[in-house]
Amino acid sequence: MVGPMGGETRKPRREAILLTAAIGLVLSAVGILIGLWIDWFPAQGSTQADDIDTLWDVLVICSVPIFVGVTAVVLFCAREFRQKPGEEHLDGPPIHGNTKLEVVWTAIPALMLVTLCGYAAVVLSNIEEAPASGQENRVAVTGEQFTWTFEYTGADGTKFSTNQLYVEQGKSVRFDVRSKDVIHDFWVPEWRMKIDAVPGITTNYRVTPTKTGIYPVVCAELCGLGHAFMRQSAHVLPPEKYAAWMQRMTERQTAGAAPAADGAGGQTASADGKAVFTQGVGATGATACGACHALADAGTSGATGPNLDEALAGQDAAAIKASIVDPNAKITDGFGEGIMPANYAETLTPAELDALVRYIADATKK
Ligand code: HEC
Ligand SMILES: [Cu+2]
Repeated sequence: MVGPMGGETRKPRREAILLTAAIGLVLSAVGILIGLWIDWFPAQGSTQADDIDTLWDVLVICSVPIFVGVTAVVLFCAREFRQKPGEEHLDGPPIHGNTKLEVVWTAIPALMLVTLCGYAAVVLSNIEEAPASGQENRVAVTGEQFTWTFEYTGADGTKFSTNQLYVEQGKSVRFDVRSKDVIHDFWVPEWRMKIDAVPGITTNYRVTPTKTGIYPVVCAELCGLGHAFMRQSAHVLPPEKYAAWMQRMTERQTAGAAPAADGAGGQTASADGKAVFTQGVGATGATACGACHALADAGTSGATGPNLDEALAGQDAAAIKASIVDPNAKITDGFGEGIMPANYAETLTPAELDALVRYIADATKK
């Protein structure tokens, strides 16, 4: 057939269309199966997680055929309409709009978008709903380069803060999230929920943790050099342990800083310097030193900070203590400022700090 400009309008072969459609269908089915089969997320740890995972699966089911369909049309056209020898000087046929086609290809995606957005909005409003009883815990979360701080209010109104998160299993907890400097993002993958910490405003979400245990708290927004180390732990305690922990923390606050046991691990009151170094337990759950520092005696191999066997050889306890409570006063050559948490003087009890310093001084004495 010869078009008005002399170019040939080629009709695609019917079998080629059918073949492409068949391959597209098979690949869509395979893609969906693979998408559903992959274990994208860690085990569910909150009542919110199931709805979110279902939403994810529905999105996978809808988007795989769209991706495969678009790719199939592109490949089909490249093959079916490619230039043949001798056609180099021919103009393609002039193209006029096709109203019917345009209405269809606008209406279908619009309908899909509205449906999926509507569904997502319903899921969001369901999982964000306040508990019917009106009873929930509250934790104020503050992000800063490069650490999270969690503030709680005890039954008597006493406030205290920790740098590991403690929450109660089976009870809704509402997080009010702030940032002191740049944008961070408060995320516990097992709970699925995640929200930006934005300077100047307070954002919030709630979860009901279902499983006890220790889960990572992750910053999910690139926030500077130490972003990758902005990781702490969320401890989900059974109700009676949570209540005991709350009480201990409040008493400790009102009674002055007497060394207190850690609510999660049932640590004894006598501080163990090596445990603080390797596990970072501490009364309020300070970050483990071993996560960033290698120390042969403790068997740790962190490489974010200096190797302490080398860096501290020949330093006395007082110098070591000064480096811990005020890490930015003197920066070790080759390492960045502001990466080591500067609040160990607050997050460790005096007894823990002393035990830690004694332990490190002993361990690095040659
Ligand atoms: C997030 C990573 C991180 C954590 C956690 C951390 N540090 Fe550091 N530390 C660093 C970095 C980086 C430096 C080097 C920069 C500086 O001097 O501030 C450093 C420096 C030091 C120094 C000074 C070394 C020297 O050359 O004199 C000591 C001592 C030290 N840390 C001990 C500790 C102890 C003890 C803990 C746990 C209570 C700890 N650090 C936790 C990252 C960390
Ligand atoms: Cu961050």
